[in-house]
Amino acid sequence: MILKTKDDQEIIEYLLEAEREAREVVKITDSYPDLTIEKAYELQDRLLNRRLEENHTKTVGIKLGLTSKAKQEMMGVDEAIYGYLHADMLAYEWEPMKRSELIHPKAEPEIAFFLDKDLEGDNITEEDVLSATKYVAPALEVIDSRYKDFRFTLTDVVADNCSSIKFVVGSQLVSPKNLDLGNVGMVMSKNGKVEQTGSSAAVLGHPATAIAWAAKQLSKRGRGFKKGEIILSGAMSEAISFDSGDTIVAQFNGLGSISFYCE
Ligand code: OOG
Repeated sequence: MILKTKDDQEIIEYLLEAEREAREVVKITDSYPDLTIEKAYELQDRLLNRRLEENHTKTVGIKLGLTSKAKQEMMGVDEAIYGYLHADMLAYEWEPMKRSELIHPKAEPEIAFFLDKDLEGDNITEEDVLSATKYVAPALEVIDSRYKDFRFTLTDVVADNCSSIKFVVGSQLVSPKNLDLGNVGMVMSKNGKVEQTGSSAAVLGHPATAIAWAAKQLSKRGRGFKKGEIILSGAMSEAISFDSGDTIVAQFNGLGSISFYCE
């Protein structure tokens, strides 16, 4: 499907329908090449408001994306991005993920941060992030770009809420004081075969650096992270594709493991 308009509302419906029907669409910059990053975040906001209404859900957190140099280079950008997590995106280890609801899903290993203080302002540091974090936990994010072949520009992916669709968080909660969050080793496998290895150092050097960066970006728009929110700090390795019948497991040093099965 091709977008034939620059009308905000029509763009939003185009993306929401793609998600609802689990069907890929042509990226919006093909017909809207001058879409700016500011405008893309505005579209993201409007899309999220519509999605909250339509799915009777609520916002539970924020996810960061393109925080690893490898992923930024792959896309030819030097900027990370952020999007929002809704309650209906939360998936569980014990509940099979339905392949029929997804377009071309990929799994990414991430560290989830749970905040017990607000984190707001344009001078947030890594130390502020760590002191506002009550726990961290292992997580797997499932991304499912609405765009054909998972190909997009920076502005396309921002408008599409950074490809968000599902996330699974482990139940082992660890205080950030009890591990070196800057170098958590990770192994991700599919059906028992190792597919990716990585370290939290891939996330802008340290996941707290990525979150401090996002706090500054949010503050430009008069926003911040709120107490009680979950933050997914960005992929620690390349994403891997999965299909029905696949089991994905990510094991993190000091944090335990997290998995899901796709039916
Ligand atoms: C964009 C979102 C990537 C991450 O952690 O890097 C992302 C994409 O690759 O579809 O969530």
